[in-house]
Amino acid sequence: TEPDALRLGPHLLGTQEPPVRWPDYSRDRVRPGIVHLGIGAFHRAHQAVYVDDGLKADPSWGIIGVSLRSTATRDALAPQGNLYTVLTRGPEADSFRVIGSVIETLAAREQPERVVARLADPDTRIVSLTVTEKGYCRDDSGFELDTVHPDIAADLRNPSAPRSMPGTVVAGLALRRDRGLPPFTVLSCDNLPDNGKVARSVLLNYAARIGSSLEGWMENNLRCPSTMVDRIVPATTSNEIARLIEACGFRDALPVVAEPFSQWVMQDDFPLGRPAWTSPGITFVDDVGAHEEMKLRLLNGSHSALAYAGLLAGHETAANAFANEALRRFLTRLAVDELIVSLGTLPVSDPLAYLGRLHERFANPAIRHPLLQIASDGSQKLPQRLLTAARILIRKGRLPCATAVAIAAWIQCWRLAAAGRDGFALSDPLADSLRAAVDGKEPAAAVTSIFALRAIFSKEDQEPLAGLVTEALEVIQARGIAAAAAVDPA
Ligand code: CS2
Repeated sequence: TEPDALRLGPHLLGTQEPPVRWPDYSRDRVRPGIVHLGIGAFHRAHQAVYVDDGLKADPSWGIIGVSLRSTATRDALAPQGNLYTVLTRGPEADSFRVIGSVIETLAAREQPERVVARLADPDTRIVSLTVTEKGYCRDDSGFELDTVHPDIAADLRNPSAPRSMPGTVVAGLALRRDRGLPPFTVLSCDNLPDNGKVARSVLLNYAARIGSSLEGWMENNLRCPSTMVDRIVPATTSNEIARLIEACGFRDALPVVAEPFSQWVMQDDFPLGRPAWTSPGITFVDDVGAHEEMKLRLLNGSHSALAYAGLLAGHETAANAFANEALRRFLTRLAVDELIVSLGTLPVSDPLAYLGRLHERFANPAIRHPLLQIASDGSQKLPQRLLTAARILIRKGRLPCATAVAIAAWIQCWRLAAAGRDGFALSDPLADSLRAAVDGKEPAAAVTSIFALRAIFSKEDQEPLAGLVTEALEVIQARGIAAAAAVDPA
C-alpha cells in the first residue's frame, strides 16, 4: 500500500506546482450554500467546476454532495478532504485541475437525518440535482409523480428517512416551512426537457400527499429554474487513477474524466441568490426550452442512436463507433434530415456548425465513453431524444426513416439482451418489461409489444412509425446494422 502522503488531500494545497491547477481561493473560508443530490461523475465535472470558478469572488457557495443510493463517493472523497481532480482529455493533450468546491459528502442511505438537516439549514440556498431521468419517479405522462413507485411509497410511509429525490427534497422543505425559512431554489441538471418544470411538478405532487398546506406554500414560494447542461463525462476507470499518479504524483481515489467542452444554459431565477457565475461556459436566458431541445435531440439523440447501432456493429466506445464510416454517415443523415428538421426555433444561427462541433466531440479519441453506459436507461431517454422528433416529422408529413432505424437498433439490443448475448448487459429500470416484450418474438411481434409500453410510447405512436421500425428491425435481423443504417429515405 502507498503511504498516505501520496494521497490527494488538503495537506497538498499550496504545495503544488504545475501541471496541476489548484483552487485559487482559501478553502478554509468556504461555507456551505448548495446541497447537491446525486454526486456522481457528471456533477463533479460540470456544476462543481463552475461553483469552484466562483468561490474566489464569493466563498459562501460550497457544496454538500449527497449520494442517494451508494456510499462509494463519500467513502472515496471524505479521506481526501473531498478534494478531487478533473482530468480533461482533448484529442491532443490532457489537463489537470483540483476542485475544492465540495466541502462535505454524505450517503443518504446511512445518514438520512444529516441530509435532511443540511437541506433545512438556513445556509442552504440552492438544492441542485443530477439524479438521472429515472430519479424523478415520473408516471407514464412524464410530468406527474408515480405514486406507486416503490421508493415513493416507502417515503410516504416513512417521510423522515427518505430514499427518493422527491421525498428527500420535500422532507427538507417541510422542515424549512415549519421553521419559518424560505424554500431553497431547486436546480435540476438532468437531461430532461423543461427539467425545472418536471422537478417542480413531482415535488408538488409529493407534497400534496403530505398535506395541502405544504403544497400551497411550495406552490407560492418554490422556484425551479430550468437548465441545459452539456459535457461528455464517462464513468471513471482505473486508467484515470493511474494517469494522475504518473502526471501529477498523487493518488486520487475518484477523479473524473471529461472532454474539454462544457456548457450550462439556465434561467436566472434564484430568489436566495446564487454563486458568482461569470465563466464563459455559462449563459443565462429567459427560455431554456430551445437550447434544451436542440441539445437533447442533436447530442443525446445522436448519442443514443450511436450507442445502439454501435453495440450492434461490435464497438465498445463512442469514439470507436463514430470512427465507423457507415455509422458516421447514418448519424449525419439522422441529424440533418430528421432531428434538425424536427426542431422549432433554433438557439444557434447555424445548426450544421453546431452539428459539426458535436461530431468532433464524438470523435475525440482520448475519451473512452462506453456505449453500454450511454445505452443504459433507454426507456427513460428515448422519448425526449428520438420519439418527439419522430412524432413531429410525421405531423409534418415526413417519414422519420433514420429515427426508426435508431429505435429498431434499441429494440434489437434488447432482443440480444433477452437472449443473453455477451456484451448486451443493458441496464434499465424497465428491463423486465423490455425483455418480456421482445423475448422469442419475430420483429413485427416484438415491435407491437414494445409499442404497447405506455411508459415509453403513447397510443398515437402507431402507423407509420411502427411500420418503419418493423421494416428496419427486419433489415437489421437479416442483413445487419450496416445495411439498415445505409438505407436511404423512401
Ligand atoms: C449521454 C449523456 O449517457 C448518456 O445518455 O448521452 O450523458 C451525454 O454524454 C451528456 O448529456 C453530454 O452532455
